[in-house]
Parts: sequence; C-alpha cells; structure tokens
Amino acid sequence: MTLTNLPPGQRVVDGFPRFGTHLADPPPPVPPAPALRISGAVREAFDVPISALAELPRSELTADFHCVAGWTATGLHWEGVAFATFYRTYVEPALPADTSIAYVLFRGLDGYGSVVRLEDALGDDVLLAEHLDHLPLDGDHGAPVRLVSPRQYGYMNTKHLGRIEVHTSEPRQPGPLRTRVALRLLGRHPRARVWEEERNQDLPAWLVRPIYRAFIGPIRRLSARGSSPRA
Ligand SMILES: Nc1nc2c(c(=O)[nH]1)N[C@H]1C(S)=C(S)[C@@H](COP(=O)(O)O)O[C@H]1N2
Ligand SMILES: [Mo]
Repeated sequence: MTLTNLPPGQRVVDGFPRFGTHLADPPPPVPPAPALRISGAVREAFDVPISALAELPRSELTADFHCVAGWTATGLHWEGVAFATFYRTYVEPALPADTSIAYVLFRGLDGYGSVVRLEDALGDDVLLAEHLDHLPLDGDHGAPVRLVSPRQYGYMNTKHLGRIEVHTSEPRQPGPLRTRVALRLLGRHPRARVWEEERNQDLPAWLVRPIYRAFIGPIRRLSARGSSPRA
C-alpha cells in the first residue's frame, strides 16, 4: 500500500491520463527542428533550439501531478532543465536594462497557454522537461517539451511548448476561445498553488470541487480519443 500525502481535495488516479482543452484533437506535430521562440519584453525575439537544452545543467525530479479537476498522478519522474537555469542563461541576457519581468507566458504548439508569475516560474522544482519516466515525452504528455510545475495545478503545466513570452505586467490569457473559456470555468487562478487549493480565482474551493470532478470522466474520454497511437 502506498500512502501519499495529497493536497486538499485531490484523489489518486491510476496511471497518467492525457487531459486537456485539446479534448479529442490529436497532439500537434513536432516540427523537424523544434525550438522555443523567446519574445515579449526582450530586446529582440529569438529562438532557442530544443536540442540546446541538452547542453545546460540537467535537473531531475520525482513528483505528483495534480489536475484542478481533482485527479492526481503519483510518482512521475521528469528530466529536463530547471526553468530558472533556462531563464538566467537565455532570457536575462536578452532583456533591456531596467526591465523588471513579472509574468511568463508559456505557449503550446496547440495554441494552449498559461500565464505564470515569474516568482512561481523560478521555483527550484519548475522544469522544462523533455523526458518522462526515462523516455522522451510522447504526444500525450507534451512532446517535444513541456512545463512541469508540480506545486501548481496541471493547467499551468503547458505541454508542447513553442513559445515563451516575458512580460512586465500581466498579459491577457492567450489561446483559442475554447481554451480561454475552459481555463475560466476550469479554475484559472493567477497562482494555482495546489497546497493552498487555489483552484479558481473567484469561487471557493469547496464549491468548485464537485463541479470540476464531474468533468473528469468526459474530458478523459475525449482526450483519450485524440491520443497518439502506442508504439
Ligand atoms: N498544450 C497544452 N497543455 C496543457 C493542456 C492542453 O490542453 N494543451 N491541458 C492542461 C491541463 S488542464 C492539464 S491537467 C495537464 C494534463 O497533462 P497530461 O495530458 O500530460 O496529463 O496539461 C495541461 N497542459
Ligand atoms: Mo487540468
């Protein structure tokens, strides 16, 4: 028997389901030479090839993954680069003098996005991960690279990263209407810290818990439909 210390209102799920506002859409194709486009308050936008992550100091982490709808996948092993390392290596040197970044917008190749406060993004357990459980990320879980921020709800953990924007003030939530509506209904909170149960910025956690939970089954089934075929 495994006894896991879970954040309030979470229940362990079997395995690690594909889940998201992509619903039944298949994962976006990985470009032949994938890169992260860095834009926003930098002097000039630029690309960092994903292959460059292999040259940075590597980070590994075993953590649980908590979706705001109420499921928790336990004991996932991630490997990649700490976002703080990436930020100090590539972003900071590209900022104009006296620019104080407060928000980071992580954007997926499927149009999904999350807005994370810089102080949260710089946490020592926040990774740009290209490996899950010792294998390269597959389409279900965010190939070619995803954000992993285990102390924040899943909706902050943008998959299929293609762009990172840095901002001095809070940017508008990006993405197609479906994503914006879903993040509104499914509990976007500016910090989304799981241990504080910051599920939704307007409504109390006790109220939204049963509502979100009712969506787990349908969203899981739809997301599985768009799942990439197993090798
Ligand atoms: N690009 C992208 N990232 C995304 C999503 C999405 O729809 N598209 N869904 C988010 C939500 S709500 C959750 S719970 C997690 C689910 O991650 P998983 O599919 O690897 O389980 O991804 C997050 N990141
Ligand atoms: Mo989620």
